[in-house]
Amino acid sequence: MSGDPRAAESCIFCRIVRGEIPANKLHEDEDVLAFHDVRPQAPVHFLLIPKEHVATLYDAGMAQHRALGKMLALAGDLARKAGAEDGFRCIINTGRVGHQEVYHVHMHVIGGPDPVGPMLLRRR
Ligand code: DGP
Repeated sequence: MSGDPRAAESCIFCRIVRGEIPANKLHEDEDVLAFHDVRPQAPVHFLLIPKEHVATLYDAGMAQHRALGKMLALAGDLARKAGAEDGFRCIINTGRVGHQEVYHVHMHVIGGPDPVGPMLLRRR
């Protein structure tokens, strides 16, 4: 689909929310959706997103606090149920410097069983 990748109409995650493309869902309620990442980086790798289209964390504010709070509040329970029982990492990539690919706020939840490694690659 063409158009501005930051816009809701062409946003791949909005299309998942609308049911226009399939996703392997772990949780859905009126505010948030959780689904497995299509390119998993670890045995457990799913995404938590607000259903509302918000391009980046820069664009989020107190109007989104309920959905953003739910994303954190649900992460542990969903991670445990998905098989990450001994720890996991949450990542929200933001903007160019944060290597954000999909411009709809999403939190990666990534977990073991093996440790997921250091937070960032050391440059020196
Ligand atoms: P990033 O924007 O770099 O934080 O990562 C975006 C993630 O979204 C990436 O790990 C792959 C995942 N992804 C992209 N398109 C789809 C899709 O259509 N379905 C699912 N399940 N995941 C997707």
